[in-house]
Amino acid sequence: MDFAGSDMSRRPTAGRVTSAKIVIAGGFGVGKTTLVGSVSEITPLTTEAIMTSAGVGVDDNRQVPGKTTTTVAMDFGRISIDRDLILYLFGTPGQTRFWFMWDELVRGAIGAVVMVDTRRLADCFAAIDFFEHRRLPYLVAINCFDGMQYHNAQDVRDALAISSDVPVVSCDARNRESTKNVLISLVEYVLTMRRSRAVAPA
Ligand SMILES: Nc1nc2c(ncn2[C@@H]2O[C@H](COP(=O)(O)OP(=O)(O)OP(=O)(O)O)[C@@H](O)[C@H]2O)c(=O)[nH]1
Ligand SMILES: [Mg+2]
Repeated sequence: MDFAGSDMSRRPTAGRVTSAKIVIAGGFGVGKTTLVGSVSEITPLTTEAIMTSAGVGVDDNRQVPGKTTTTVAMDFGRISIDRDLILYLFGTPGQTRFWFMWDELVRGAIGAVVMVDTRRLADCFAAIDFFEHRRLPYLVAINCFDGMQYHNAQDVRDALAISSDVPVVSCDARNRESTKNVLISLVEYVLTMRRSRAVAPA
């Protein structure tokens, strides 16, 4: 694995362990904190705040009725993909009023996961615009709430009008194997992008 050039990549010569930073982004309540929690091998650092009546009319949790808290700064977790690759995960806050932190959170990241709930697809537009604008590789992860995938990957790709090379995968944010596969897909995609950029004529 070669993530040279990334601020977060560390490659000690002795153990040849590479570490890289990944951002988990998306709209409000799509399962970002859940993903970091399910896949992290350390107890994740979370910054959840209870949603109070003050948020009525601001926090729209109709599609996630059991949700009582929201991320106000970030989630942090870590996963070893194999013996020589450690990923550090930074989950973003989903609510737009906390988005001023995104620029800090993405600094040095090699790529991002944009989580989507297909019942609220438009909620992820801003995240996609953000990564497109910064030319940071990302993939789209459909979180299959209640095991249901309401739209297939091609329909989601068409609705989001994203490039054909951006991977669209589905997952269950609560399931470790599922979320680990999302991260592996992202790493593979980042490597493919880097290789193709390396051989592209100037
Ligand atoms: N049924 C089901 N519930 C889920 C799934 N993923 C998340 N949830 C629930 O959906 C709610 C929202 O999950 P969070 O992980 O807090 O979402 P988030 O994207 O971090 O939310 P914000 O940080 O507030 O934007 C929680 O109540 C989760 O338990 C899923 O795959 N299936
Ligand atoms: Mg969260």
